[in-house]
Amino acid sequence: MTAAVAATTVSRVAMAALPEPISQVSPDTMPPLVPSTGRPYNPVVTLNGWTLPWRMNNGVKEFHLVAEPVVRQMAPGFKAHLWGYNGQSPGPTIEVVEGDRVRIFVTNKLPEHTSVHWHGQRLPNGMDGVAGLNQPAIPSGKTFVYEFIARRPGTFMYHPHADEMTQMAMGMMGFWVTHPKVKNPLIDEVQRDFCFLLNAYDIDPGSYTPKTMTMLDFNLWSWNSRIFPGIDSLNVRLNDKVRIRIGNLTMTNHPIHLHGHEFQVTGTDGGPTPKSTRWYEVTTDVAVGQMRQIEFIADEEGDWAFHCHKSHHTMNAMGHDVPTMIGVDHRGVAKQITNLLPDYMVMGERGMADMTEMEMPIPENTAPMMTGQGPYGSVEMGGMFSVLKVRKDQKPGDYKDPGWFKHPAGTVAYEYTGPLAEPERFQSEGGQSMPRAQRNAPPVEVQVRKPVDHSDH
Ligand SMILES: [Cu+2]
Repeated sequence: MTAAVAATTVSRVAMAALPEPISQVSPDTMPPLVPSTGRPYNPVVTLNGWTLPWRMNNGVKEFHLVAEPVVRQMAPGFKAHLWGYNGQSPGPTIEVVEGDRVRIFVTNKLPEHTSVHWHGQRLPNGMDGVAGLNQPAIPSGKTFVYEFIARRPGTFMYHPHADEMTQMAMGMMGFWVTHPKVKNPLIDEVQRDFCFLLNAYDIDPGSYTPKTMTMLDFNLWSWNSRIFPGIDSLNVRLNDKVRIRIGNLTMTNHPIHLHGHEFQVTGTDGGPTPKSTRWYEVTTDVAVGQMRQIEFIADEEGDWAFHCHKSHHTMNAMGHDVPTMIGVDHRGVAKQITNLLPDYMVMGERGMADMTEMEMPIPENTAPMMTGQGPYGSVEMGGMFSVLKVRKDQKPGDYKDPGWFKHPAGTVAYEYTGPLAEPERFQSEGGQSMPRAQRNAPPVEVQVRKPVDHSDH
């Protein structure tokens, strides 16, 4: 009891002297924040983000979060007006060590009340951040103090628990990592430790502010409020052990897929997973409100795609009302229509790949639907897509982009230029378990045009 009273006293004193709020305007991936005070640990790297510095006050780690409107560059040429913390959405990553006493000052500069829930933490009930249930909401212009001991090592996040649908649709969220205090048999040492949040927005092409009433039909699928090609690559040294921590604060699941390597899920927001539950896979589904940490040895050199496996999540905003035009020949017709409608453009008769090369007029402040120049042409991606770059000569601790992989001679897929025989085709109409009654019925060819569909998220 004495300890609890003492802590309360410290808290009141500290409130008189708020730590200076630290803000970040750049959307770049900041180098790891090596701790200068407190217990040492191996810091994480937040993709297109940063870690919030703290100050030590009588052995307590003090952080100052400022909830406020921010302008986030989601990709070069595309800015969004979001809400976040300390100048960015998501807010800064908070890194502490198991057993640390943590005090977080939260100043509300939003036009409405807010609160902060510390997702996954063991803490006193009154610090859990559910407005109305555990605390009064933090009114505009006020500062509240949260204080607890980071009891479990692991991968966590924070977000409001007040007008959640609006505030999360506007980008209010952040990552939290609690490093182990001593060697933990379930937590391996790694050379690279990355983290990011999955988030989603509904921003009409040409506008800046998310539509906050959208429930499922989001049009921008982002990692840390960045969309490809705005998401930085994950740059590692050959044979590094790599950990990637991912949290999902969107309203749908994301099967996250890594090329060229197998990984294990070594932890969730519930903590490190028991070794007996780990198996190798190349895709892990991260459901809504879940966190996953994956680990692997980066032992294959190259530029490996790393992305959500839902193909519409690796595209940026587009009109949905586009019928499938594959196989429809527009030649001739298009010219006549253009005479009437000069802006008319034929879309997708050979698939959608053409769109990446079209000089298509798009409104100002719109991300192209699929883009990203690679060494061999357009990558034809958007949204939740990045690249794991594994290099022999990447220095330990160096996170700089090494550029494109230089493939050794004879190791790239190439065009066959020999004679082309007409391929033999199997001519069967398909088998059937029951004989057809009418032997002479004319064959039927079914043609399907995909209907417009808004419901598949
Ligand atoms: Cu996805």
